[in-house]
Amino acid sequence: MKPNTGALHKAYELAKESYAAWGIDTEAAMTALDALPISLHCWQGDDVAGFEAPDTVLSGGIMTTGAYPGKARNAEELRADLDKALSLIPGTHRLNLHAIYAETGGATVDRTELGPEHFTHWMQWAKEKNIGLDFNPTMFSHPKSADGFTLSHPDKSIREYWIAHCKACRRIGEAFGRELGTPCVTNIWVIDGFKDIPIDRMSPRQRLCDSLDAILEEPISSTYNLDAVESKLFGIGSEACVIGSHEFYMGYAATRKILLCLDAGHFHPTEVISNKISSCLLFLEGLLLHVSRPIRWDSDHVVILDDELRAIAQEIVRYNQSKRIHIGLDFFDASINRIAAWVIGTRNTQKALLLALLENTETLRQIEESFSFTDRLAYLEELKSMPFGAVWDYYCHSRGVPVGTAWFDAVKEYERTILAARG
Ligand code: RNT
Ligand code: ZN
Repeated sequence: MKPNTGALHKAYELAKESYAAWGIDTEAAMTALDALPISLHCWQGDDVAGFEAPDTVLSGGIMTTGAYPGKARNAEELRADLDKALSLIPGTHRLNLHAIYAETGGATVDRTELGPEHFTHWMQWAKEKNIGLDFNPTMFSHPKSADGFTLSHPDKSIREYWIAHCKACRRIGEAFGRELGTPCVTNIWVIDGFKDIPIDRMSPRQRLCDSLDAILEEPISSTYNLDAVESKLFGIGSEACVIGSHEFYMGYAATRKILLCLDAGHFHPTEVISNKISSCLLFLEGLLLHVSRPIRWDSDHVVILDDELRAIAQEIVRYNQSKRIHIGLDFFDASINRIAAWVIGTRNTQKALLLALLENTETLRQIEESFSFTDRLAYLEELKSMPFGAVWDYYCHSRGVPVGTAWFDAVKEYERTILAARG
C-alpha cells in the first residue's frame, strides 16, 4: 500500500499540535530517537547456525523451531538480507555478530585462533554503512561444549580452551572498535548448568569466576571494547541450575566494573527486566539489553509492541541514561520470514522508544512526587490514545523508509526474487 503523503503530512501537523498541547515536542522526540541505535543480532538471519561448518546443529540449551524457506547460507547472503532489513528500518543502527560468523575462506580455523582478519568483510560492510559492530564468543554448538559446561568445566583443559576463545574475541571486539570508531560490546554468555539438582553449585561458580578473571586480565581500552556478561535462569538441559545466574553476574559485573546483560527471556515468567534496569544502573557501569519475548519459557519470539517492550523503552528514556544502556535484540524465529522478523522486532523497539519519548516525563514525575496517583493514572491512560501513529509514520517517511505496511511489500518482493532461489 502506497502512503498518501498529503494525508501523512496533515496527520502529522495535527498530531504535533495535540502533543504540543501536552507540552510534548514531537520534533525533539524524533531527533532523540535518531540517537538511539539498536544492535541487530545477525543470528536471526540463519537460525543461529553460523558458517563454521555446513551442517552445524545448534546446541547449548537454546533452539530455533520452524523451517521457513530462504535462510542465509553464507556471509554474503546474510549481509544482503541485513541490507534489505536495514533499508526498511529508520535510523542508523549496529550489527551484533557471533564468532561463528567468521569468514575463513573455506579454511578450518579453530575458535581459539580467530582474529580480526576473519571479519574483514564484516568490518568493511559496517564501515560502508557507517554502523558499529558488537560481538559474542560462541561457546555452544561445539564438541568442547558437548558436556554442557565450558568456562566452569571441571576439566582445566576445556576451561583453558574457552578462555583462549574469549580472549581472541575481545581482541576482535577491540579491532571492531578501532576500525569503526565506536566501542564494540563483547558479550559473554555460557551454557553451563546442570539438568538435575547438583550437589555442589559453588565449585563451578568459583571456576566460572576465575575463568572470567583470566579472560579480562588483558587490559583493553573501553574506547574500543566494552565487556558484558549475560545471566540466565535455565536452559534446555540446564533446568536445575545455571552456573551464570543473575546473582552471579550482578556481583561479577559490579565488582569488575563491566556491563551486565539483561535478556528479557532469562528470568522467572512473571519477572520483567524493565523493573531491574533502575536498580542495576545504581550499581553497575552500564547495561546491555537483549530485547526478546518469552512465551512460557525463554522462547525468543520476535518482540511485539507489548507492555513490557514499552516499559523497557520508558526505563531507557525516562532517566536519560541511554549512553549507559546498550540496546540489543535477541530473538530467533525460524517459522517466519527472517527479514520480516528483523524489521518487525526492530521497528517495534523503535516504536516503543518513540512512545516513551512522546511523554511529558517531568510533569508526570512531579505528579508522582506529590502523591497524586489518580492524576498519574488518568494522564498515563489518556496518553495511550494520543495520535502516536501519525508521528511514527512521519518519522519513517522523513527518514526515507517505507511507511506502514509498505515495508512488507519490499520483503515479499525480496522473497520472490532472492530467497526463493535459495532452495
Ligand atoms: C541464550 C542467550 C544468548 C544467545 C545468543 C545467540 O539464551 O540469550 O544471548 O541467544 O548468544
Ligand atoms: Zn540473550
